[in-house]
Amino acid sequence: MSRLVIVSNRVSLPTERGTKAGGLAVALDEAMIPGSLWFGWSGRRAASTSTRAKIVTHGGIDFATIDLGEADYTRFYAGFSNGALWPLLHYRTGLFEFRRDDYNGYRSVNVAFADALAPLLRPDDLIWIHDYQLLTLAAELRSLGITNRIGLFLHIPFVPPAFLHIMPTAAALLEAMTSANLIGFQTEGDRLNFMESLNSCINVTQINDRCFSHSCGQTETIVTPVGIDVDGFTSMAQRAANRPDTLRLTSSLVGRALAIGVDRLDYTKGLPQRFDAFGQLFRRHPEHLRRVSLLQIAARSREDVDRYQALRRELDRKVGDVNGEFSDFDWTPLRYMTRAVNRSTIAGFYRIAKIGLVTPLRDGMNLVAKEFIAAQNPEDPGVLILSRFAGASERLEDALIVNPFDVDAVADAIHRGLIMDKFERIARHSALLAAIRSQTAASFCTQFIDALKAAPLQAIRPGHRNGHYNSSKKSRRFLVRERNDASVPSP
Ligand code: ADQ
Repeated sequence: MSRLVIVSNRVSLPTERGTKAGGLAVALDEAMIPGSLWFGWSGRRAASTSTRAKIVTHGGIDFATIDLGEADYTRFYAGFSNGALWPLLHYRTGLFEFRRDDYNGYRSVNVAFADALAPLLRPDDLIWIHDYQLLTLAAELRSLGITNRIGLFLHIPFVPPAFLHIMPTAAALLEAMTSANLIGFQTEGDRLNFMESLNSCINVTQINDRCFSHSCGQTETIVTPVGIDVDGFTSMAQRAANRPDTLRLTSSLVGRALAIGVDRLDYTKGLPQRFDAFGQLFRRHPEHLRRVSLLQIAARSREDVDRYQALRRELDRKVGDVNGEFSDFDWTPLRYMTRAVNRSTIAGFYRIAKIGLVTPLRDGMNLVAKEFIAAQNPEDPGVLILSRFAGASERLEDALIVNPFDVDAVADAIHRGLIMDKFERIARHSALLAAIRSQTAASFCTQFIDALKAAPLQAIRPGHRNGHYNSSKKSRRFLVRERNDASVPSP
């Protein structure tokens, strides 16, 4: 049986899992069976980027990590990944910042990943690369002569060509992505955007609506939405409901309803608009004054990126505004914490909440929506309010679907959820539960891996040795530089 090799920017060690906020580690839990290898960044910054991985084994799984040099980290992670790709692929062109130096840093970290990973690979390994930080890794592995099947899954949205063309190196990025045998997306809309962008930017031939050919063979595309372990999460929520933290939260509410939001503190998650909508609820429907509190748990994320610091300041102000206007001496409408909370504690909080607010301005999928549904008591469930711009909304149409930019409409949806009768809540919840059961974490992994096993192999890229790790970095770095120069127009 082939070994599965997962590659992601950050490796999540079992010892760090409990309180880590982030969908990727949750999504990949099911794929990590004994005998697998997970490769990526250790989370540590060093004087320079290491090209030899440190390996630790937990529960039969090998975790191989490298450290990133301070300068590489800044250009690769804070710069190109989170200053350019993240906003652009979330349709936030106003926040897009392109610096060629950052792009080169991104390419060289992808090279370093390939250099450190290649010696660990076996001939029949299945390599599964994750997300926007590693779009060029498949090409770097190919240039080392790695012929294994390589899959790439994008956890975040993909934009239409008109957006992608803003990226000066779009063609080079797309070209590099075609070194993967299989590219996966969260939704059909993202997959179609990718196909259109590809056709408009580089020279490929579409074989059918899912597959295209290029000079080295074929690349297939697939939609495999990320899900959760529904039964596991339900049991966790049932257990957590009787634990001290949940009981303390319940008693602090003194009979009032709880609305809950759980997100990484990120500008894609629509938190300022959510806070505005919650304030607007009391203006439009004053009968809810003193009757409901919103608990927003917003784990700090990417704190060294300027835009994230600005968002934090903006949210601090907004919380003050809403609470200043509506609080009473014995009631605070908005409870706000900026740290990660243990997953099982969150599961208990979801279970006692009457409203789950999941209102991103754009999101690849959004696992919080699925966790909220799984955590509910089916005999007296809460109501999910879900942004139409979350990938999750494609299959969760029985939630109250909102446009998160329309603050009044979100306020009205909260009102509707708070007064919804039990019969309607149960009907909606049972349809939502069936929907999340049809797309679990396990089915995400199985569908992608099965499709990767069946994907046609690609031809060896010219100039590289068949199936052997070619340690001649000098010539490869030259190739990389050449490719950059060809794709980045002169200023
Ligand atoms: P994320 O943007 O990280 O992931 P999401 O899908 O919402 O987003 O997952 C977040 C996970 O972290 C959830 O499991 C949630 O419970 C947890 N979490 C969030 N805030 C937390 C907090 N304060 N404390 C503790 N845990 C917290 C990316 C994409 C998403 C996509 C996932 C998976 O942006 O669109 O759904 O990958 O593919």
